[in-house]
Amino acid sequence: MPVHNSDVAGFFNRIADLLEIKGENPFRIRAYRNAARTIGGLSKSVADLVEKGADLSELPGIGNDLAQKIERAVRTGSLPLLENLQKELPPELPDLMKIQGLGPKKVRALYEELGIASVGQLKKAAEGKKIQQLSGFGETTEKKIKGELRRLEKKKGEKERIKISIAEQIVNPLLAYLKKAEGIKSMQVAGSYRRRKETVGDLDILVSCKKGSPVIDRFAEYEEVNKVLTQGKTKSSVLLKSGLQVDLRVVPQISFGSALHYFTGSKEHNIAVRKMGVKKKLKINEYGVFKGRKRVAGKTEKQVYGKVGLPYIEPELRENRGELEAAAKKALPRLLSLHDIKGDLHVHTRTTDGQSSLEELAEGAKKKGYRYLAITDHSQHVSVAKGLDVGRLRKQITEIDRLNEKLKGIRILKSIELDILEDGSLDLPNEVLCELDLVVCSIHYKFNLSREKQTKRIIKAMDNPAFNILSHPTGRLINERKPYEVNIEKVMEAAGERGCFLELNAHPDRLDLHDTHCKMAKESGVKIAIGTDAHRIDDLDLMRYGVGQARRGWLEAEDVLNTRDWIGLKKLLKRG
Ligand code: DGT
Ligand code: CA
Ligand code: CA
Ligand code: ZN
Repeated sequence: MPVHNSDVAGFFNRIADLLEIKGENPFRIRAYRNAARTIGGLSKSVADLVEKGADLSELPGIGNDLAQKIERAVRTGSLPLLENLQKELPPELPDLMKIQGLGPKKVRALYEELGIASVGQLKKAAEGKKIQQLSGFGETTEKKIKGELRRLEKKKGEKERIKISIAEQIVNPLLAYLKKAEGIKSMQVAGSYRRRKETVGDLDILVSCKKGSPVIDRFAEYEEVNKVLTQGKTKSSVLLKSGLQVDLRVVPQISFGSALHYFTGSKEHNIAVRKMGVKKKLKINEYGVFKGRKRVAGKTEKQVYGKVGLPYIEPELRENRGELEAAAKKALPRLLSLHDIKGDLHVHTRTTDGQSSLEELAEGAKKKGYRYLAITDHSQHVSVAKGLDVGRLRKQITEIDRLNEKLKGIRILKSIELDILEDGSLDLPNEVLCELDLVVCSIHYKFNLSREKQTKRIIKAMDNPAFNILSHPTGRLINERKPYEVNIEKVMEAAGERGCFLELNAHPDRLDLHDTHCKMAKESGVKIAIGTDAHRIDDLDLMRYGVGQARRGWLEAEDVLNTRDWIGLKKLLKRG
């Protein structure tokens, strides 16, 4: 069975978890995490790269040692380092780190003091009130752990949804493979994937083809298929080795539009459209729009909407969140597109935890046609990422000034991703911050404050006139970390009053702000900055996920900071 990118990434993350529990060198741990991220985000299969004898050490953040480990993982399906670590420590220990509030130090204490090595044992200890007796834990922590365990138990029955970036890596080669089947006329991915939802439950592929096309058989023969769930004449469902289910439907060309509409969903949107049809005595289903027995539309989605008196509605809006009412009033937003974006406002370089140099990133941004690029390395509080102190920031400012003199057609903006400290003060003094073009601020620790305290902390930070953009405003990591408790409405209101902005972090692991919060920000007049949080050149491409999320949040170019040229942006950044 071939080793997937996600397997290799999983090995490295597991190694990093175990090293972290052991209290090993943070830089070494970070190297494994970065490698996991590199491999996890790769668009090509590492197994193929190894097969072809490619030099893996050319990948960003992968040195010779890691390259050898990847090769070994691909060839043998395991890693000696991981196996040794798992002999030293119980292999299930990293599972405990998935529980909110349990970091590596706490996991180690639980193991060393109480012998807890699994989630089951943790539950027993919490029920027996053993945990609150440990120093550094207490009754509240124990209660929180119990709550988390209940939440995880509830989630266990549900299948984990897959991030859109992973779904994309899986679906693109599958489409390329299917397109080689004879007689294909049209092919499109529908469902939540087409609506650009941050995660997908499964993939829905729609095909129209000539009679007798072998596409359904070819689908079942795909080498990544683990199990064929159903196979008929016009539809088939398979389970891929990655665990993802894919549904394939074959429809006649004259029905392609109505089928695409039906299978794009959302279900709620479809039901509402169908009701509108009923009022006009029309029957709408995946085969077409029917008046009595006569098909009156079906070839395109536009026709389907037209029959109920509506203009075309973009897939990202189809959630029955007011789009049908807006369409009826001819008041649909003119959604943001990738072409509107004039620069990236969140990028890390090698000077802290990034993997590309300032010059490389500038060149990458220029190639994308950007007018500007904000360099936002971490500040000193994030010591594991080699965060900048005043001296190193000043040095970077000088480097950027020098680079800007050489560069043509693009401007590098001097910025920082500045930590908001626990008391709401900022991690560096204003006398250096005032030398920057903009200041992006974020929370990277003390996620567990009460809702009231966390909200106050952020608003106090915004009181500082240096503050421009609140980065990843809820701190969540999709499928990994819940958002911290915060009153986001209040934060938005405070931002509006002070001339601050909120970021939509475009990284597919974050997509933070959520879509509904983007809409809320728009309605309250707070503009959004979209940044990729790039840690290397290729990450600049992640902007498309941010744009997808922004579109789901009804954002137009007008609502987004970085659709302006630098002069327009500069004006907006100026605080009163
Ligand atoms: P997912 O896969 O959970 O991320 O979400 P979707 O939206 O892709 O849902 P899925 O795969 O169950 O179904 C694809 C589309 O098919 C869905 O968006 C709308 C349509 N659909 C599925 N079941 C029904 C149904 O019972 N009624 C209607 N009207 N449409 C349905
Ligand atoms: Ca789906
Ligand atoms: Ca489906
Ligand atoms: Zn950050």
